[in-house]
Amino acid sequence: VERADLPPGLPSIAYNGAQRVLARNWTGSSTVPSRALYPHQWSWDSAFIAIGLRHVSPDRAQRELETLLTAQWQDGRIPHIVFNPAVPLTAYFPSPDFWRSSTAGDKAGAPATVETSGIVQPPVHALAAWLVHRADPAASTRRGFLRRVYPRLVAWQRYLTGRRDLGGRGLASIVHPWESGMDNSPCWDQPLARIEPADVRTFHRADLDHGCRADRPTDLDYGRYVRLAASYRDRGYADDAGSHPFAVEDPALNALLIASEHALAEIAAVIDADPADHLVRAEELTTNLLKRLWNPDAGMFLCQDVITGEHITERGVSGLIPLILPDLPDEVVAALVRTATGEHFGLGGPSRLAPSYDLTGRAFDPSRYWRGPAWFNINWLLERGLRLHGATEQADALRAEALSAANATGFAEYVDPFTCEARGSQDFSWTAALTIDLLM
Ligand code: 9WN
Repeated sequence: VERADLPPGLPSIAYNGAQRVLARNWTGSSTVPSRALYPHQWSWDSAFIAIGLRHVSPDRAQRELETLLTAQWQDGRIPHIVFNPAVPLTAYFPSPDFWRSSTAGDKAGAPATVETSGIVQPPVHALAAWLVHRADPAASTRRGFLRRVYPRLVAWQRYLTGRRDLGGRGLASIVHPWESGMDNSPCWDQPLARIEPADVRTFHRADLDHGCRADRPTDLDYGRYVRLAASYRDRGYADDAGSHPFAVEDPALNALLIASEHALAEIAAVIDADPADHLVRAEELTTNLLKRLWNPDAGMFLCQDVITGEHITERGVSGLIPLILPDLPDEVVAALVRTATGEHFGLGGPSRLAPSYDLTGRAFDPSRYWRGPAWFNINWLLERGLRLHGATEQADALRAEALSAANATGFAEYVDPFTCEARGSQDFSWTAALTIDLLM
C-alpha cells in the first residue's frame, strides 16, 4: 500500500524486508530478538514482536505470547529471558548456569522444566495480548486465546503491584537495570554507584563477540549487573522488604503497567470477567505515578531511587513514555510534548528519532546503547502517545522517520538519533515487527 507521507515503494519494500526478518528469527514457537546477539526468548521483545506479527500471522503472534507465559513463575513473575536449551551456554552471558532458576528460584515458584532468568522486564504483555486479539477476534475467540492468557496476565500484573511495590507507595520498582530494558541508561548511574562490581575476570562477556565495544555498556557496568543478579539469585529471588540493594521506580515500566491494566479491562469485558477492578487499579496507579514521579520543572517524569527516597535528576526517555496513557491532565500532556520536541530530546530537529537520553545531558553519547541512541520500541510508544493526544503532525513525522530509518538500516537494533546511522545488531526483531505495525 503506497502512502502519501512515504517515498514511493518504501511501504512494500519495508513490509517485505520486515517480514523476512521475523521469519528468519522465528524458532518454531517464539522469535529471538537477534540470531547472533540474543539467541533466546526475551520478555518485552516478545510483546513488541507479537504486536507486529499479528498483522502477518495472528496465530504466530498468539504463540509468541503463550510460549513466554509457559515460563511464568508461580509468584506471577514473567522472567526476562526464557532459555533455549539447544543453544550452547557460551552463546549468551549470563547463561542458564548463572541464573540457575529451576533450583535457586524454587521458593519463588520457578518452573522445573525450563531454564529462565530471575529478573523481569516492563509489562507490555497484556497490551500486546489485547492488540493481538483485535487483529483477528474470530480466530482468537475460536482458540480461546484471551481466556487462556487472562489469568496469567493478571498474576503477572499483581506480582508487580504487590511484591514489587518496594517503596510501599503504590508503584512497581525495578531491582536491576536490566529490568528497565534500558540497561545502561544514565538514570541508573547514581543508584548503581553503591554496588561493588564483580571482578571482570570472573565472567566472559559474550556480547562483545558480536557487538562493537563502543556501542555496548562498559565492563564496570557489567561488573555491577553481575553482582546484583548473583546476589538476588543467592537470596532465592525473594523480594523481601529492605533486601534489595538497588530499587528504583521507573516511569516507563509503571506507564506500561497502567496501559496493560487498561488492556486487561478490555480483555475482561470480552471474556465476561469483571473489568471494574482493572479500571480502579489503572486510575490509582496513574494517580500515584503523577504524585510520585511527575516533575513540573523538568517537564517530564523522573525516576525515583527508592532506597534514598530521592528523585534521579537525569532525563532519560523513560520519563516521556507515560504519554501513552489516556488519563493525564492536559498540562502534563502539553509539557511532555514540549519536552519531547525541545532541547533535551530534539524531536522535529535536531533529532530525527527520540534519543534514549537527554541531548544536553553530561553522559550523552549518540552511539552507546541506552545513553543516547534512538530505539524503535521507544519511538513506537512515543508515536502512539503523540497520536493518542492529538499531536497528529508530530506523530506522522515520527512514523515516517522511523519507517525510513528501519528500512535503510536493515532493521537495526538502535540508531544515532541525529543521522539514523545503524548501531548495534541488524535484523532486529522488534524493529521489524514495529515497522509492520506502523505501516498498518
Ligand atoms: C539484557 C534483547 C534485550 C532487550 C533489552 C536490551 C538488551 C540485554 C543485553 O537486549 O538487553 O537483557 O544483553 O544487553 O537492552 O531492552 O530486551 O533484545
